Amino acid sequence: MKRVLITGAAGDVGTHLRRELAGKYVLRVSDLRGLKKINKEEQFVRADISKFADALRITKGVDAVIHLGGYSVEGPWDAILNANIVGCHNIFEAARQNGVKRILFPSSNHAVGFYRRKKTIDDRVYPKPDGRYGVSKVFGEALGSLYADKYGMQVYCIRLGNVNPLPIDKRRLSIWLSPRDLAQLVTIGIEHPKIKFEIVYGVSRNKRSWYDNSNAYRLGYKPQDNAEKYAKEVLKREKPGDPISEKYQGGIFTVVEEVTNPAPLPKKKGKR
Ligand code: 15L
Repeated sequence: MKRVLITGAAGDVGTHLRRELAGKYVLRVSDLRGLKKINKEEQFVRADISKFADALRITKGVDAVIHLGGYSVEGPWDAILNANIVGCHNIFEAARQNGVKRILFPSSNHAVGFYRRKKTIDDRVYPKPDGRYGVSKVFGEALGSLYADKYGMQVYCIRLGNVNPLPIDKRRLSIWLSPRDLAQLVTIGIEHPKIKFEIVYGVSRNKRSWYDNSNAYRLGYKPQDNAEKYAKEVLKREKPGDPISEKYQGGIFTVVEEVTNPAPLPKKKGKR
């Protein structure tokens, strides 16, 4: 059984993934925070990925890394710099030094959030990040490309939409990713024999999708879910949105400076 490291394992996406991948891989799960529950077949290692020594320690002896760790929404530059720029570089470099060949980098729809909703985009469009967070995801994709070309690593970037058991609003009807479709996309990223550098969109087969996800389909992705099933219910609850953010795929990220972090970092003593 392959040994797989999941960083940022305490977050929402990490929690879904741990449940979905249990029994298929030997999971090492890591986070800056503790985990509410550690399954008996998981190995938990606490780590601060902005420290290179921690990144080196957790990437030792695994076959693949799913690098979820980092700041997961728009926020202050110092937090994004530490977690998503320094932390991401540490993970790629530590994996390289430890001889880990395969990295799955969960990027985000916010790497391309300034594309208009009326435009369908594929994996080859140039980035149009909608904030500092989006820029950090473009950085991760670029780093992945460099490590693939220069060091022969196998890098699979998933531009995640919104991972949730159900789509939560109108925008998410276009970018929803069910946990089981997430697991399928990730499994392709771990198992596909011919990955060099790929970008796929992390979305289910949504009728209102803004993405041409043919690259994922080429690699064998067959999503089972479609947000349209829940559209009536979702649209009934929908309130009129901000007119600017309604134009763009990234939604509210295109107009605000901070989005509430669903998983705040533990408070450190002194100034962060
Ligand atoms: C993301 O990239 C975030 O990590 C997630 O929390 C959601 O905000 C998602 O995008 C989204 O666009 O819904």
